[in-house]
Amino acid sequence: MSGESRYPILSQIQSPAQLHDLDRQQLKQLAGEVRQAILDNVSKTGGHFASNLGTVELTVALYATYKIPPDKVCWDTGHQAYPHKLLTGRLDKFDGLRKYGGISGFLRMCESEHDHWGAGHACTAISGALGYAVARDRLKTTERVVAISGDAAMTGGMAWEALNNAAQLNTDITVVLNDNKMSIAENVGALTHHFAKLRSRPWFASAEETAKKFVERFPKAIQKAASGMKHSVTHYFAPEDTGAIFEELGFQYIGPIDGHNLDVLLDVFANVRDLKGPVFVHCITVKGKGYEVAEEDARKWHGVVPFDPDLCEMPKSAGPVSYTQVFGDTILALAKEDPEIVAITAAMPDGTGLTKFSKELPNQYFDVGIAEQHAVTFCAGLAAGGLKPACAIYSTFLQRGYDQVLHDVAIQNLPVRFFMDRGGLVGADGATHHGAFDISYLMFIPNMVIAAPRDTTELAEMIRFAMDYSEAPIAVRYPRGAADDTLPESRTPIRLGKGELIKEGSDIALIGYGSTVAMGHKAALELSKQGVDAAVFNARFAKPLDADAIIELARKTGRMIVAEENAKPGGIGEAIAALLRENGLSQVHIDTLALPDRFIEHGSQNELLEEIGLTPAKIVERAASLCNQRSMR
Ligand SMILES: Cc1ncc(C[n+]2csc(CCOP(=O)(O)OP(=O)(O)O)c2C)c(N)n1
Repeated sequence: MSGESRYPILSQIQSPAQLHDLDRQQLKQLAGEVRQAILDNVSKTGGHFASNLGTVELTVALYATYKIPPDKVCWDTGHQAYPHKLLTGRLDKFDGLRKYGGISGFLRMCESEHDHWGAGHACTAISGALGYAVARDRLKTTERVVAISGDAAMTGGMAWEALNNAAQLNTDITVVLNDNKMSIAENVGALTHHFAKLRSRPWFASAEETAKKFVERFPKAIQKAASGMKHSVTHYFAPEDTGAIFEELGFQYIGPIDGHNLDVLLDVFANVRDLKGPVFVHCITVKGKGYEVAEEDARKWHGVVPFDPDLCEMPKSAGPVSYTQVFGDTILALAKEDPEIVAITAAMPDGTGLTKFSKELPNQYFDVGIAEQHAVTFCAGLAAGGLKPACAIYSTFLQRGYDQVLHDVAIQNLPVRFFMDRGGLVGADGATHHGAFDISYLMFIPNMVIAAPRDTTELAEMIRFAMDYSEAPIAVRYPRGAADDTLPESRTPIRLGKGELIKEGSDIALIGYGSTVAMGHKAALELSKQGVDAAVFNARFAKPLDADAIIELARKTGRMIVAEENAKPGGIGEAIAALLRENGLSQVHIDTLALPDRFIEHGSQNELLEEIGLTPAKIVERAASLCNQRSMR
């Protein structure tokens, strides 16, 4: 069926402004088409699923009442903004969602003029929207500004820093809370109890009720914005104390509202748009709405691989064991033996492999919410207090806890063990999620030990090493997915600052770190067919480097290629070049293959590695070229 016949209204929509021409019946039909388009497309491409089914009516109602453009909407994180994409002219691009060269799975200011805020990391929308609002005030324009945040995004400190500031600035801004009770897993923390309390209050149920409740709650605001009331107001009740924490912070709290009742949403947003000052609208939504199995198990359906929508089942992946699984199994086994081991996640139990741990050892497990900064400093405190914290975190999300790593962990030299998943290119999630910088951002920090395993077996050994190591903080980084299991099985034990020579060679040394060790080994096999005798070295530690072994290889071969799945500036290649310089070996040819100094988009991991030239074939090409130059040993 063509887009036009399957989505008769949606296929005509290029801009949210067109929603103003639709009546309520048509808007309801449009919402149905948006939901259908999400199911049709995401079941083919994979991507974020359940959260998007929950924001359909919210988005339709908001865009039918706000004037976009010029009004601005900042979506938090952006993984739940597929309805926004569909209502801003991207229906025909959805088959390329998260694919190489296709549209992003998040919002990007460079992708559409309607993407007012780009993200991928959570908790930023309110700050961004507040900036927009203040810029509007200064530049004397009149657009409205809205931030939409999930309930889990409210567990992050940044959201509260922004609310605190918004109330002080007292500018016109609307924060919409999309409360579906879920993070990726169940939401956590005291705030979820507060939301539950608010949810238990009577809801805005009808147009008349909406008008009435506006007066109940906002006698002063209503006076100021009387012209904004879109429905006649027949009752006046004394304001109730809603007890909402947001009111204490200076926001006008409206809610709870059924986030799937289009009539109520339209009425509420039509009124809210004209309210003055900071307004907080609490919408209750259902993650997975409209697709039964996703409603029942929203955690499983948060992110999906392609599936058959009629079967209502996600295919099980029967691939090789992933780094994440090995981390989860190993840390669980160690923690069962040692009650001082505690595992910490910032809202990512599934992604980091800690789900089983959380069930089997709940007393040694902490999910702190989307609060990476707190997670890191909490770990510092746990370590100072005598426990052995294992902080399981994605490389990209540790960026948010950077000062905490430096100031709370490293300066105090506390033995926090960081297990950094998704180091290197992650694929479809793209620029906001690649673990492209961790070697660099940790390299500069005194006391840090930085390690990466060549495969999953080595990861298990490194975890044991790290949990036993109590002299300083240590970070072990590993990539998304499974290991390239082509390396020879012989192994040497892990020792601090010591690498592993995997293959002897006299013409050139190929130095790998983590995922690039196997690339170097493949390249060496190919080079030997071309008559080039390449040594392969597994660096294991970016800090401290195995200086003796690297200097010896440099002296022996006079040529080196360092490959790393990390940005070149500040990476291991630079560290090795400096080591050689400091040891009078500046004449050694050294070439580094690393991530280029630009943000890398989305696509499969292999497509992206191919694009940037971080492959065995590229190592062969560069090595052959270096070997054609005069030896400089
Ligand atoms: C800083 C940061 N940490 C972790 C994540 C991973 N993450 C993506 S979505 C999500 C849950 C978001 O829940 P919520 O804000 O309630 O939105 P919902 O999916 O429920 O709509 C998490 C933890 C992230 N994107 N950013």
